[in-house]
Amino acid sequence: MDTIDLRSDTVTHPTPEMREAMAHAIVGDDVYGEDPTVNQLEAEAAYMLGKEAGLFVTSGSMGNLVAIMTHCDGRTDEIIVGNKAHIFRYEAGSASTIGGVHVHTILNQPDGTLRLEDIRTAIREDDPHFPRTKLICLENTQGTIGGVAIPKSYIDAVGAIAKEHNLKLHIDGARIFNAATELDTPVHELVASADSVTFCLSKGLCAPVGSVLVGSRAFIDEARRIRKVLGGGMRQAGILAAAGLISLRMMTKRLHEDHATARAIGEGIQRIAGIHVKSIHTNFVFFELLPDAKLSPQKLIDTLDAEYRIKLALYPGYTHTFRIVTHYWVTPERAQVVIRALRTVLS
Ligand code: TLP
Repeated sequence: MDTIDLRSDTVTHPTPEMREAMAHAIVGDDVYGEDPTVNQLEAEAAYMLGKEAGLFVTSGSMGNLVAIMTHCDGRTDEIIVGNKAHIFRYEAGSASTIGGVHVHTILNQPDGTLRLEDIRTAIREDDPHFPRTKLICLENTQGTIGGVAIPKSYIDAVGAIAKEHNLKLHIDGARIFNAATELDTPVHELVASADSVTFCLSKGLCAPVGSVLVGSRAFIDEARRIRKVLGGGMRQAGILAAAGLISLRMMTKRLHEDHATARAIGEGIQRIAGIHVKSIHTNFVFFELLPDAKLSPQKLIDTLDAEYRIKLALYPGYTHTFRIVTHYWVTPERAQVVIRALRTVLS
């Protein structure tokens, strides 16, 4: 990557090893279950997350929707989800428009969690006036709160509530390996209480496309049908899964480097005039461009792009809040370029 693209870790290009593996991938028709590379990816992903089976899906959004539709029966069912969750804010309302479920939001706390008491209160009684609560969804890392990693003890506490009420627990773990790295908790332990987890290969793990949904064998068998309903059967998808295997085997092991780079950038820019660093967690830095900053948000974006080939973006839905996301292609040297560039253009 020639530019320094800080807008997201979704922008990552595949590594040279991935391109090589993709070129030589053994493929088959995955809708027949005959793509050995996809089968390998699904099995390795399930094993790593401590679940029985996996399903390769096109995206994190599709993985979440497939999970919701598999856990719920559609009309009259309800999911409980945070008001800052990607499922609620950034998936175009698919849970309700396509999945037919009612979305019951409760407040995400500053640490990214949902109050256990709020979850308990949100669970409906059995009454024909109410939808039926079926599923609780957590997000880890919690993106909109700043990429914060949610610890195992909390997930286990939510899992216990789910069990007590005969509900399921799904984790949108788009960046679950970042969470596991930050918390220094093996990923299978981190998600042990969850019935299903989606994670993305195409973010900090650098694969060009794809996510994996994991859960019990019976759950994944049904999820496969729902994926078909959504048009997500991908045929010779082993070409993509080959990159995903490198994500699992190699890229999950280096995420601490991205977290260190994020910290270096966050700490390096926090005293620059016009910048207020709001948070630094995992591979995310959130900062506010203050009203007295030398440049407007748009001018800052344009100047960095034109003069330094640095791509920066406002966080979707915010007018002055920027999110910097570090990843494989933002090396420590490039991080220093970013700090110097911001200092130069804002002073
Ligand atoms: N998030 C994207 C944008 O949509 C905001 C990003 O740049 O961070 N869950 C979480 C927590 C996510 O952050 C994302 C992507 C998804 C799900 C959806 O993944 P994709 O983009 O593969 O559908």
